[in-house]
Amino acid sequence: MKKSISDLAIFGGTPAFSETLHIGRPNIGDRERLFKRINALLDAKWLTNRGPLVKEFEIRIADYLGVKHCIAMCNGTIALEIAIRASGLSGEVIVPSFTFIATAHSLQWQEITPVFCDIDEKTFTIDPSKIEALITPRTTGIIGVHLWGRPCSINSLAAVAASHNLNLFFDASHAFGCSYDGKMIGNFGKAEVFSFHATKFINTFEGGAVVTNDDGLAKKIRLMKNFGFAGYDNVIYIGTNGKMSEISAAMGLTSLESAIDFIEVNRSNYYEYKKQLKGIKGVKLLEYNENEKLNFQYITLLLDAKATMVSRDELCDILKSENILARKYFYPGCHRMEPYRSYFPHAGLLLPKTEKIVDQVLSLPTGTAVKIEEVAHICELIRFIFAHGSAIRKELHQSTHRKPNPSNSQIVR
Ligand code: T4K
Repeated sequence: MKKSISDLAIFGGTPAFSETLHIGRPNIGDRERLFKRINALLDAKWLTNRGPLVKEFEIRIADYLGVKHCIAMCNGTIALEIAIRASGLSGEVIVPSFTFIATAHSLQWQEITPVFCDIDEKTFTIDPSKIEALITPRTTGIIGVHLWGRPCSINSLAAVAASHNLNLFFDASHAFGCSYDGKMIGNFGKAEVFSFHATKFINTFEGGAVVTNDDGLAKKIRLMKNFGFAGYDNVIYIGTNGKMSEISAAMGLTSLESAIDFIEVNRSNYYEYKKQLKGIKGVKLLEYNENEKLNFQYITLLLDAKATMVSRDELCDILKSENILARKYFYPGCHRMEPYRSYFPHAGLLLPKTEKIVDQVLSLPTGTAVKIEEVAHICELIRFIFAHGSAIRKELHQSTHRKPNPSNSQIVR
């Protein structure tokens, strides 16, 4: 435990953790089952293209969500791109800027303009009341993002979409296993897209899926993710290679079998953070609606620098030097990254809430790789930092102390 601020690693002290604590350390699940599946697929010599494990994975995901169709893909970004193309979106599509860049890129990649909408300060998701003002004759759709597994205001978005005849989709990359009004995410809009990237609580190494209750759309997406082939020697759409491999599906099935355990670990880490951070002025742990199903995949703080004295960026640097790799998900907002920054240099004027929140959020490590004692230790450190906020800030501003400690200056990846 640090006794004085000189014990902080950023000022030359020993880091709190000898090994880096990451966000997004993959959950592994039962290795024996995974190896058994991998051995079987190697023996069968069927590695990809309509393999049995991918088919089983798709059935299990669809069952879990109570949705008609699941089309597994090689990653969430391609899944978004294919869902967008198969639905015939074009022109402009309204999306939040406060999201991972893939949401915007999946549109721009196919020359569709992402029109950035501000967020609702309560949900941190796209604000339905700000959408109408952004609709033009070129608008064809809305993509909501269930950020950090907290669902968008789905009913209000559906109402706006219906009244303007727009297609509604959801980037549900963070929300596998979560529900809205008691119904599993995956059942809303025209289609929803999941990511099963290594950092997600259910992973397929790299992977994703489109889920939908629309038979025609599902059929088209399934063909488009396989180059548009509708049978041997017969291509009927422009398509791409979005296929999930068998080894990814093996990981996904194994991961899915441990979903309850992973959520339980995330849940107890979340409650530990909640307990340990309670009462720190200026620090708010983002809450989940506990009446719904949740995956507790992200632990996100909202920091008020006026109250804490230490800014979000300073806290992030201090934690990094202690070997806690917190992340500023999703700073600075898509509109402040290229190419959008150059295309829409004044977009920020329409995004006041996004611009405010991107400077205040910080995500902390959780998942099966993070022990509850480590959570307690992280919180103890955060409490210490904010208890000495003004002294730390003063010290940080003295340039001599701002030189990084060489032993801590490398990020371990
Ligand atoms: N839409 C949304 C809203 C998304 O958040 C994402 C992805 C997508 C769409 C697109 O889905 P995918 O095409 O990715 O399936 C990471 C993930 O790469 C990305 O999947 C995720 N969102 C995003 C929120 O986080 P980075 O650039 O932060 O990743 P990176 O390499 O810095 O890794 C994060 C941390 O995880 C590191 O501290 C190390 C740790 N890690 C990572 C990997 C891959 C490990 O410990 N082991 C690993 O194998 O984007």
